[in-house]
Amino acid sequence: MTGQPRIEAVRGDITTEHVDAVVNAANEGLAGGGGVDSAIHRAAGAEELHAACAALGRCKPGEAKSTPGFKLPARWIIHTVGPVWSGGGFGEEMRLSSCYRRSLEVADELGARSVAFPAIATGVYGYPREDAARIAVRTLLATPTAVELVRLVAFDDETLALYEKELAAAGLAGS
Ligand code: AR6
Repeated sequence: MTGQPRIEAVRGDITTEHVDAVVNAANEGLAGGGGVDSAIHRAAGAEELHAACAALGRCKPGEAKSTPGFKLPARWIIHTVGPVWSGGGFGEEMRLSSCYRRSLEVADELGARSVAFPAIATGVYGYPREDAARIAVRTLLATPTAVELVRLVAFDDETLALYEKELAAAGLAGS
């Protein structure tokens, strides 16, 4: 059965989340990098995760692919690639929205019922945080899925406040 997940926002480190799947903000080469990608590689076990990512090949912006979670509490990692912000006129919004939609679709293929997302593209890739929070909440609400719980994990207070604002605007209670 598909429906709408419960969406909550928390402040935290996604590598410690006890959910079925965590989403990684990766790059096209799935080669590891900085930010949340680096934290996930370290916590999952960099060697095993690098090998699993290498076997997946490349991943286009807006797409998503999965690996096991290895040493993470989460059973799976869903790697998605956000758009590099170039001013907003280059399909960035469509690609960021696709990251959330495709990650839920991959979660459904895996049978994951709880999924934690970082604020994809809002670090190194430079996506404006307020717009990104709006796109995250709206896309998650508009995507039919069997996922029951989505946790938006903010690494900073500003991002958490933006999520809470968007959830309130959607008539949802925040965390
Ligand atoms: N838990 C949750 N969120 C985190 C964590 C964490 N442990 N660490 C950072 N964040 P970024 P991007 C937040 O730069 O913009 C990498 O090098 C961070 O504060 O990780 O999609 C990849 O390999 C920010 O809000 O991802 C790519 O090359 C958010 O996660 C590139 O960066 C995303 O920031 C992708 O850039």
